[in-house]
Amino acid sequence: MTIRSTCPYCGVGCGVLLQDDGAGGLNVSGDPDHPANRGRLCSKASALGQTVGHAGRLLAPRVNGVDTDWDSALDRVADTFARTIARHGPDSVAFYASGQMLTEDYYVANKFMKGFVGTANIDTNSRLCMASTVAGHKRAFGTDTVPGTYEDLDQADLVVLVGSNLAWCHPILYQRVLAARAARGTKVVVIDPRRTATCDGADLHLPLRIGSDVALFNGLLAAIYEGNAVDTAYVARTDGFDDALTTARCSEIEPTGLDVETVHEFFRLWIGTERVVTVFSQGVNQSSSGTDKVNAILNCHIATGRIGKPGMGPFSVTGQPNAMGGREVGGLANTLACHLDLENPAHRSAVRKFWDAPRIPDAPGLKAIDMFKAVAAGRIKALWIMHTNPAVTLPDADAVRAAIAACDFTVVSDITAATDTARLADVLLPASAWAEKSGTVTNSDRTISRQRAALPAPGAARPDWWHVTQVARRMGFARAFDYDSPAEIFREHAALSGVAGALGRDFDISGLSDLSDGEYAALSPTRWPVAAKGGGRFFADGRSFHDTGRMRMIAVSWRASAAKHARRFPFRLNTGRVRDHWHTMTRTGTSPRLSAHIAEPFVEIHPTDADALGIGPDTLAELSSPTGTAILRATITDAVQPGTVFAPIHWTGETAPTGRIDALVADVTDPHSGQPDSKASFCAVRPFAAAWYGFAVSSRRVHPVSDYWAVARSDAGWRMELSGRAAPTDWEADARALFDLPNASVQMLTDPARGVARFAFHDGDRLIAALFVAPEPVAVMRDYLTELPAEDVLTGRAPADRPDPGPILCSCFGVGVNTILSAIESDGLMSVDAVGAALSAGTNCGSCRSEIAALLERSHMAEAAE
Ligand SMILES: Nc1nc2c(c(=O)[nH]1)N[C@H]1C(S)=C(S)[C@@H](COP(=O)(O)OP(=O)(O)OC[C@H]3O[C@@H](n4cnc5c(=O)[nH]c(N)nc54)[C@H](O)[C@@H]3O)O[C@H]1N2
Ligand SMILES: Nc1nc2c(c(=O)[nH]1)N[C@H]1C(S)=C(S)[C@@H](COP(=O)(O)OP(=O)(O)OC[C@H]3O[C@@H](n4cnc5c(=O)[nH]c(N)nc54)[C@H](O)[C@@H]3O)O[C@H]1N2
Ligand code: SF4
Ligand SMILES: [Mo]
Repeated sequence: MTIRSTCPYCGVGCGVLLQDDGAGGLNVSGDPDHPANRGRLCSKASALGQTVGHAGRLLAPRVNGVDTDWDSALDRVADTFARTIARHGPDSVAFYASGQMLTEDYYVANKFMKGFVGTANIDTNSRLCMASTVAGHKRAFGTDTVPGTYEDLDQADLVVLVGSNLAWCHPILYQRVLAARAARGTKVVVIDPRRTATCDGADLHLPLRIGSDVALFNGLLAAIYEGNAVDTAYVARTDGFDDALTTARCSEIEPTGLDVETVHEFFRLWIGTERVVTVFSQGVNQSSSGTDKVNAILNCHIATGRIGKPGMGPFSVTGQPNAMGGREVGGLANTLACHLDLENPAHRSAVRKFWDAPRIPDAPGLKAIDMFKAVAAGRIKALWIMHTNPAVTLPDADAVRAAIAACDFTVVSDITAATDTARLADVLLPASAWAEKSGTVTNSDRTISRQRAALPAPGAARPDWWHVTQVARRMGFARAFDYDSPAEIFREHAALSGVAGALGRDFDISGLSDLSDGEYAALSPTRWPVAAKGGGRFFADGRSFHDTGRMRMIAVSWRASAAKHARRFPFRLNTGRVRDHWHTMTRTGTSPRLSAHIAEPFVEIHPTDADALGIGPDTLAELSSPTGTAILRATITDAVQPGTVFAPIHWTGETAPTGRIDALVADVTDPHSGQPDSKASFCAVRPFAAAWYGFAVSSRRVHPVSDYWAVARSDAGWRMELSGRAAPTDWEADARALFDLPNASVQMLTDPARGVARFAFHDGDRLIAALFVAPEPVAVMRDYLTELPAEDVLTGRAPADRPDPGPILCSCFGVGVNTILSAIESDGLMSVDAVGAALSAGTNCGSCRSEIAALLERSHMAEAAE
C-alpha cells in the first residue's frame, strides 16, 4: 500500500509516497502529483527511509530519569503546572513550541496557554526564523501573508535570492529556478556575503557586507525612482511612498562594500525586468535590522506594483515544514489564532467566545529570548518545551542550557531520548515521529498538505496534540480539549478561521470546517485562500489589511551595528546550514548516507586571515566570543570575506560538544520582531594548540573524552575525529579506553619519536575499531576505513585496485569527490550531465549538481593553468 504524506524537513513542503519496505521501515519516493515537487526529492528526503528506525528513540514517559507510565507522568505535569499557576500566577509558566509541530498540535498548544492557562507566554522557535518577516509583512500589508506562489518562480525572468542558500536549504525550489533558467532564460542573482553552492548556478553574485541589505535595497528604491520605473497608479493606493523614497535617496551604497559597477548591473537588471521575484530567507530575517531589511525589499516591489502578479513579488521562503501553519494558528507570543491580533479587543473577545475560554491575556507574552531570560531569573517556574532543542539553537546557548537546568520544573516532548535539552528535563514525554502521526502542515506558498501515519508509534510514544490535551484535561479543561483525533482539531481551527474571515482577516479556510473524517483523510494539497481568485495571489490590487485598506511603504535606514566588542573580538561570525543535515541532527544524523557529505563541524576562514593567524588547512581553530568558545575544523576558502568566518549550526553535545556554535552567538535581537541576529556575532579566532590529532572508526558508538571530538554515523558503524592539547603517555591504554575494549586483540604500529600511533582491534577476523594518531591532521583514507575493511587497515590506505572515493558528494549514489574528479580528467567530461551519464552522480535528487559544477570548473581551471 502506498501512503501519501509530506516531507518533514523544509518549508518547500514536498509530497512523498511511503511504502512499507517489508522490514519494518519505509521506502520513500517523491509524489508526482504534489504541486510543490512533482515527484522530485532532495538528498535529505531521499534518505528518509534511513531515519525511521527506533535507535535513540524515547520510548516511555520519564520522570526524573526513571521510565514510568503515562498517567503518572501526565499527572505530574498537570499538578505541577496547576500548583505553580495557583501560587505564582499564570505568567509564571511558559511553553516553547516549534515550527515543526503539525497545525493540530500547534493549535491546541496555543489554545491551552492563551485561552485556558491564561498567559501569552507561548513562543516558538519561529522567533529565531520567521519573526522579522512576520513583522515586516504586518507593517506593509497589515497581515502576515506571503503574496505569491511557487508558480511565480517558474514564470519569473529574474529571481533574486537575498540571504538564501536555496541550493542547500530549499533544494526543490532551487531546482525549479534552474528549470526556469533552462526553459526561459531566467536570470539568477544571489545577494549573500558568502559564496555559497547557490552561487554556482547564478548569473551574478553580490557579496555584500554582513548586515548591509537595507543600504542596498534603499539604493534600488532610489534607482527605481530615478529610472522612472515607479508604478504611479499602484503607488497612489499606498501610504508612505514619499517618506520611504526620501530616506532611500539619502542612503549610501557604501556600507555594502560592493563595487559600484556590480551594484548598477543589479539595479539595471531588477528595474529592467518586469517579472522579478525577490526570495529572502535567514540572511534577511536573522539580523538586528531584520524587519527593516524585509520592508526595504517590500518597498521596491510595492513601488513598482510588482506584487501578487504572475512571475513577480517578494517571496519569504519558510524554513521549517510548518512555519507557515504556526503563523496561522498564532503560535507567537504576540499573535492570536487565525491571523487575529492579541492586542485587538474585538479579536480577543471573538476568540474567547469561540473557545468558551475563561480569559485571554490582553498583552503579548515573552518572546523566546526574553522567555529564557525569565527562566534564568527564576520568574518562569514551569516550562514545557515541545519539538525543539533550545539548549543548542538559541543564542548564548550555554546560558540557556544553564537556565533550563536551573528551572524548577521542565517538561520536554521529544522523539529522541538524549538531546542537549532532553537531558535537562524533569519530565520527558515520548512523541510519535512524523511517519507515525497524522495532521496538516502549510508550506511557503500557503499550500496545506496532509501528513499521514504510515508506521505504528514505537513503545509508549503518542502524538504531540495528545500530550497537550491530556494535560489540559487533567487541569480541569476537559470540555475544551475533548478531541479524539487531529481531524476534530482541524475542523475547529477551520471554523475559527471563519470567525477571523468575518472580522476581515485573510486567513479563512472555513470552507474546510465541515470535512468529514473521510474527507480529511483524503484531503489533497489545498492552497489558501481556499476560494482562490487571481491564482491564489494577494495584493495585486494594492489593497491591504490595514484599517485604511492601503499598503504601507516604510522608511528604513541602514544602521551600523554596535561594535562594542570589536577590539577583543575582531571577526564577524556568520552561521547557517549544510546540505545534508537538519538542525541538531537528531534525525539526519542517524542516516549514514547523509552523514557522509560533511562529517564534522567546521569554520570557513579566508586565506589571508588563516595566514595571519597561523591556521593551516584541516587543522583546528578555536573561536571565542563574550559568551562562549568553540573548536572547529578550519576550512580555508575565499568563499568568505576577510574578517568574517562562517560555521554551521548542526553540532551538539551529543555529536561534537565544542561545535555548539550558538554558545558563541550574542543574544542581540531586532527591535521590531525580537528575532535574534544569528549571523553577525563578534568573535576571536586562533589556532587550537593541538598536541595530537586522531581519526577513529568503530562498529559501536563510543563516547570520547578528548578536548575535541566529533562523531558521525557510517554504514559500518561510527567515525570520529579527535584531538587534544596534551598527548597521553600510554596510547594503547587510551585506545582501549576509548573503544571500551580492554581485552580485544590489537594490531599496532607506533613511532613515539614521531608521535604516530595506529591501532586496529579485531573480533576474530573482523575489524571492530581502529585509531590513527599523528601530531598533524591525520592523512588516511577515511571513506575507505569507515567501511571497517579487512585489509590494509594500519596503512590507512585502500588497496591499489580500490581507489579512495573521497568525501561523498552525491549522497543518493554514494559518489565521492575523488571519483568525480578522476572521471572528469580521464574521460574529459565537460558538463554536469556528462558526469551524471558516466557515474549517475547528480541524476537523482540533483542536490549535488552545483557542487559537481564547481568541481568541473576547478578541474578545468587547473588544466588551463598547466
Ligand atoms: N539542509 C538544510 N536545509 C534546511 C534546514 C537545515 O537545517 N538544513 N533548515 C530549514 C530552516 S528552519 C530554515 S530557517 C532555512 C534557512 O535557509 P537559508 O536562510 O537559506 O539558510 P542559512 O544557511 O541559515 O542562511 C542563508 C544565508 O544567509 C547569508 N547571510 C548571512 N548574513 C547575511 C546578510 O547580512 N545579508 C545577506 N543577504 N545574507 C546573509 C549566509 O551567508 C547564508 O548563506 O533552511 C531550511 N532548510
Ligand atoms: N546560530 C544560529 N542559530 C540558529 C539558526 C541559525 O541560522 N544560526 N537558525 C535558527 C532557526 S531558523 C531554527 S528553525 C532553529 C531550529 O532549531 P531547533 O528547532 O531547536 O532544532 P531541531 O533539531 O529541529 O529540534 C527539533 C527537536 O524536536 C525533536 N523531534 C523530532 N520530531 C519530533 C516530533 O514529531 N515531536 C516532538 N515533540 N519532537 C520531535 C527532535 O528530536 C529535536 O530534538 O535554530 C535556530 N538557531
Ligand atoms: S526540498 Fe527536500 S527537504 Fe525540503 S520539503 Fe522538499 S524534499 Fe523535503
Ligand atoms: Mo528556521
